[in-house]
Amino acid sequence: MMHLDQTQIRRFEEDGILFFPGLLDPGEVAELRAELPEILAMDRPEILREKHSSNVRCAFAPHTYSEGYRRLMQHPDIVGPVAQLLGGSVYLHQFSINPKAAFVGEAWGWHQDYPTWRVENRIARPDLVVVGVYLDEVTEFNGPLFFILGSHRRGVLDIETDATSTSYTLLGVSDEDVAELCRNGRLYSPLGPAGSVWMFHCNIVHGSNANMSPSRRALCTISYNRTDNLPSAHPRPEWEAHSEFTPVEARIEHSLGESGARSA
Ligand SMILES: O=C(O)CCC(=O)C(=O)O
Repeated sequence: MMHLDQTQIRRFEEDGILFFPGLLDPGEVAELRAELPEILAMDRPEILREKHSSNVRCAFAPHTYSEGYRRLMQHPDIVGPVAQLLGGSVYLHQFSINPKAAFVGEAWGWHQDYPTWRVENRIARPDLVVVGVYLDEVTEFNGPLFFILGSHRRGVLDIETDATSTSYTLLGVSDEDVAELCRNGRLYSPLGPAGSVWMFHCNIVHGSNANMSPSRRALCTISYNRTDNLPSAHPRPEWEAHSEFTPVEARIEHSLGESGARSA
């Protein structure tokens, strides 16, 4: 199981994000990629479409209908560091594959993740970490995420609901706040091969452009919450905000492949 050192933990506190290029075993990533076409062809309520095409925007809760993705959310090199960053045991709050199709994958406006969970699910504290797992290579061209380093330290910002620009309503951050945050914090876009992983604080401000390139940019976002920070409201479907609060146990049979870089 990967163990974060004090320098990495301090960097997470400072920047709000850690990035591990090529962390996952290529064989495991190949299996996850191989499952994607079947998942993206499914017609089920968990699978949401883009606003301007029928391409998939989010395939929520893939761990409930795919064995490979169920195993991924128990990956020791994910669950171990997340529990360390949050300082306690964690359960799975939300899990989505965002495939951002070539040419037509749509943007995600600037936002923080936690405000939605605070407003909708009444989760009291921002004790959640969001993990990204790249299923494709992410380049500057295929719609990578942008993060404003250190923006999580401002706490919850004023929110602006954007229910129109894309199919999935976001509680967005205003242009004024983004401009001000960028004067004090650097913009950062983690690029890397399939199998790269980031872990970010749920209050870091982030967004991503549309994918106008010919290359798909599929990634997973897996959100873990502390087991002593449970939601007290459940207005959303189970697949969008889970209510199975059993601590996630790291699976033990995994061994890290040769490419397991540990930089952050
Ligand atoms: O997939 C993307 O490009 C953005 C995803 C995102 O911002 C989120 O899940 O909060």
